[in-house]
This record gives sequence, C-alpha cells and structure tokens, in this order.
Amino acid sequence: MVWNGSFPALYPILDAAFLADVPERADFLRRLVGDLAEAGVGILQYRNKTGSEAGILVDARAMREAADERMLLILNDWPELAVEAGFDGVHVGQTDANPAEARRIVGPESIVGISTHNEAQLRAADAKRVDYIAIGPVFATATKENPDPVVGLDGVRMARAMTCKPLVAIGGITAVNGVQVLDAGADSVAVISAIFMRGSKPAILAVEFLRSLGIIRRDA
Ligand code: TZP
Ligand code: MG
Repeated sequence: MVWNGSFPALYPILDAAFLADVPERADFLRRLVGDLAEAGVGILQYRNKTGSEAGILVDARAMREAADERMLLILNDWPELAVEAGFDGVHVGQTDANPAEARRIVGPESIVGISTHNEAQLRAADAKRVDYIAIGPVFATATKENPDPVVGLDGVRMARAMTCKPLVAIGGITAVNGVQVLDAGADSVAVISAIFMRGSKPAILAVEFLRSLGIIRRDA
C-alpha cells in the first residue's frame, strides 16, 4: 500500500469484548461503524482474541458493509479472514503470522501493520514489507493481557528516530495525553478504552478525541 495522504492520526481499535453476544450484534456493529465514519474516523481495527473464525467473519462483513469507502478496516491477527471480509489490511503481533506470510496472503495492495515493543523488534520491522509500525505500550494499560514493559514517550521518540514508516503509538493513550504522543513523533495514536468504554458513545468520544488532537476544530 502506498499512502496517498497522511496516516489517520486517530486509530481506534474495536475489541470484541466491547460487543454483546446478542442477535442484533450485526446491526449494532453496522450502526457503530457508520457513526464512527461520520465522526471522521479514517481507520479502524477489529480485534477479536476469543471468537471463532466464522464469528469473526460475520462481524467483519457487517463492519465492511457500514464502512463503505470512507474508512480503512484492519483485522487483527487473521490475514485470510481480512481478505475474505474485504478488509483493507491486517495487523500482526510478534507471535502471529510473520509479516512476510501476512503480506503473501493479503497481497501487495493491502495494508500490513505490525506491533513492536522494543528497539530490536523495531529494527526488524523496519526492514520488512510492512506499511506501518506500532510501538507500545506507551503508558500503562489495563486492556491488554500480559502487556510488554511500558516504553514511555522516550520509546516513541526512539521509534521515530528508527523508522520513516508511519508510526502508530499504542497503550494507555487518552484524549488528555494523545497530543504529547504525537509531539513525540507518532503519526497516529491507537486506542481501545479511550473510545470503547461500556455505556459510552464511541462516536462522541471519537469526535472529542479528534478535537483534542487538533484534527477537527474545537468549535466544529
Ligand atoms: N497493544 C499494546 S497496548 C494495547 C495493545 C493491544 C492495548 C491498548 O488499549 P488501551 O485501552 O488503549 O490502553
Ligand atoms: Mg496479534
């Protein structure tokens, strides 16, 4: 993938833990994704660590229908399902399908992103055919099980110095500290709990987050 334009500064990750196992799940997902697209979200990842392949595909297809061409959709962990659902790409971690295998499956035009947690992983990722590199956790996070050590804003600066690829920072990022993370050199902040909080309205939180980053005007 060649980016025409810049990488979206806000990269929400919808974790399936946010979704209820109810008959109207697909409708809920379509509405949610449509609302996020309306809010100005340009890239969204779907992360499902526990579902069956069939279940993930059903969710992903509902998301694809609602996102139309306004939003890039990235699937965590599953390159084959990303292709089947018509997603724009896949995100792999250090213990998932390696990026070369992911690239072979999704093809040259799709997006492959990879998680890194330290300097050695960053160096290795930078040499691979990946379209963006994620670094984290930047701050403490309660969302990921067994997170790697926090890299802090210094870790973001180190990552920025090591790669010219789009850099996505993740882990404990909020509408309060997000600007600092961009100032440290990240192109984008990936967030789970700051947008997908139980009982909250993700599209409203996304608009507030985009405002906090200066992406949309405070009075818009
Ligand atoms: N990888 C590193 S931290 C993290 C992942 C998937 C979780 C980020 O979640 P939150 O709620 O934005 O801290
Ligand atoms: Mg993974």
